[in-house]
Formats: sequence, structure tokens, C-alpha cells
Amino acid sequence: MSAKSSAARSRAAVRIAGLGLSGTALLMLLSGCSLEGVGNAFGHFGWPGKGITLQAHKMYDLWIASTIAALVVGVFVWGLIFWCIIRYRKRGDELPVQTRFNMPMEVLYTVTPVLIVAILFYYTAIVQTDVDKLSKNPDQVVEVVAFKWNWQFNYRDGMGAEANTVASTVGSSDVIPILVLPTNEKIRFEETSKDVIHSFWVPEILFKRDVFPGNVRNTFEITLDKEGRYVGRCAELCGTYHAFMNFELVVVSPERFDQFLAAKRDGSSTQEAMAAIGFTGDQAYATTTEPFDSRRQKNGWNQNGAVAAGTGAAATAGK
Ligand SMILES: [Cu+2]
Repeated sequence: MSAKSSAARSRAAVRIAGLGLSGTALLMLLSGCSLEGVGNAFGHFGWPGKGITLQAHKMYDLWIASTIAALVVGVFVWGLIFWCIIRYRKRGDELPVQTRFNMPMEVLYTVTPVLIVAILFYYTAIVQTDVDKLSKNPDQVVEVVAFKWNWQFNYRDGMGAEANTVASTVGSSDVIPILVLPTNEKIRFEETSKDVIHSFWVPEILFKRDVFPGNVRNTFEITLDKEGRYVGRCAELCGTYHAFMNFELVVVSPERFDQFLAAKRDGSSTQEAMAAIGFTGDQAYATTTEPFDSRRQKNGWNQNGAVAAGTGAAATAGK
């Protein structure tokens, strides 16, 4: 009897697994038409959003699809757990049928996780390769120069360290550096640092890459597809004012970008060039972040009423 019932049970288990898989397929079919739709409904499952580059959209889709797959597996497993708890709860002192060494079951729960990991790995490798891909002829090359604690962006006439800078924007203690870039063009970034390791990060690009000093030039490419203004940050702890090492990415149409670059080439300041493409007044400056005020005393970052040794009340009190 036990051999027969265990065979029946394993057939049932296979049937349940099949049901789970076709449920997953159905859900993917229903939601598959729009991963973005599912993402929107669930707050992007913790991500900042769909992103503003073609590369970001691929990473976003991978994230949403992986989360849906994880949730489907999770719900299936939770269902099995609760089903077992209720169906096989203790009814008396008699030992229930033991199902150790049930080969179909054991094969199933060994093969399934391996299969899931393999599928996740497959799609991750595809997306990662795509995000890391460099084209032979990028439309724009921007050299990112990081230093304690600001950014310089050099528009270059070619690739590599030997290319020339045709225009440049740089940040100061009072002005946030602005990086203007066009939509629908392949943009290559080449990163270099003047001192320590920094990291170039625009959250909306869903991507960051370390900026190294010395002769390491990290590169990556993006194609922007959404105009707007986005905050950029240093994402590698680089020293005292690391947290304030911000910049702003301004994405405009290729036509306006060309006008901006032409104005810069003609010797305009970044703010004048911004005004030339319609960003006048306050709009010529960063709108997503503010310059950092380093006057520590004024900001009250020292303990309340604390004064430097040898000055003020503390020094005169003993006299
Ligand atoms: Cu930094």
C-alpha cells in the first residue's frame, strides 16, 4: 500500500509543481505585456523608477521580472507550507506515512532551485553585458574628472587620454557643476580622479562606476531618452566633504545640446551657455541640489556653544 500511495503522492507533487509553473507563466503573460505597469503598481519594488537611459530600462525590467519570479516562488512555497500544516496536522498518536527517500520529490526540489538560479543568471548575464557594452563610435565623449570635493566635466573630441578637451564645466564651493547632455546619442564617459577614489552616480541612471586616480580610466556608455534635470552624487566615501560632492545632469534635445556646446566653445561660462539654451536666471544654476556651506561654526556642527581652544569665553574665564 505504501509504495502505491507514495507513487500517488509524488504524482500529486509533480502536478502541484506543474500548476505552480503554469500559474507563473499565466501571471507573466498577464503582466508581461507591461513590466512597467506592474512596477508602477508596486512602487518599482524599491527602485527609484524606470530610469532615463536605454540601459537603465533593461536593468529595470530585469529587476521587476526577477522580483515577480521571486514572489511567485515565495507564494507557492508559503502555500505548500500552510497546506502541509493544515492537511497533515496531528490527529492522533499514530505516526504518519514517512516520505523520506522519495526520489521524484528529491529530484524535483534539487533540480528546481538550480533551474531558477540558472535562469536568473542567464538574464543577468545578458543585461550586464549590454550595460557594459562600448560602441566603436560614440556620439559624445565626456571625461569625468573627480577631485576632493567636486567635479569637472570635459567634452572631448575623441576617445582616450590623448584626446583634446573642447569645452569644460567645473564646480566650485559656490556653484554646483552642471553636466549638459543630449538625448538619443551614445555618450561615453571616461573617468579619472586627481586624488582618491570617487564614484560617479546619477540615481536616475540606475548606475554608478568608481573613478580611480592614476592611469586607470574607467569607461561606460549610456543613451539617454528622457529630458530633465537630475541630481548626481559621489558614491564612494572620499573624505570630509564627500556627502556634499554633488553635481547636476541636465538632459536636453540634441539641438539644444549643440547650442550649449557651441556657446561653451565660444568662451561662454556654463551659466551663460545655459542661458543660451533657455535656462535663464536661477534656472542657469543647479535646481536639484545646493552648494554646500562649509562654515562649520555657523551651521552649529560643533557641540552647542563649543569654541575653539584658546579663544572666546573659555580662554578669558581663567584670567
Ligand atoms: Cu568623492
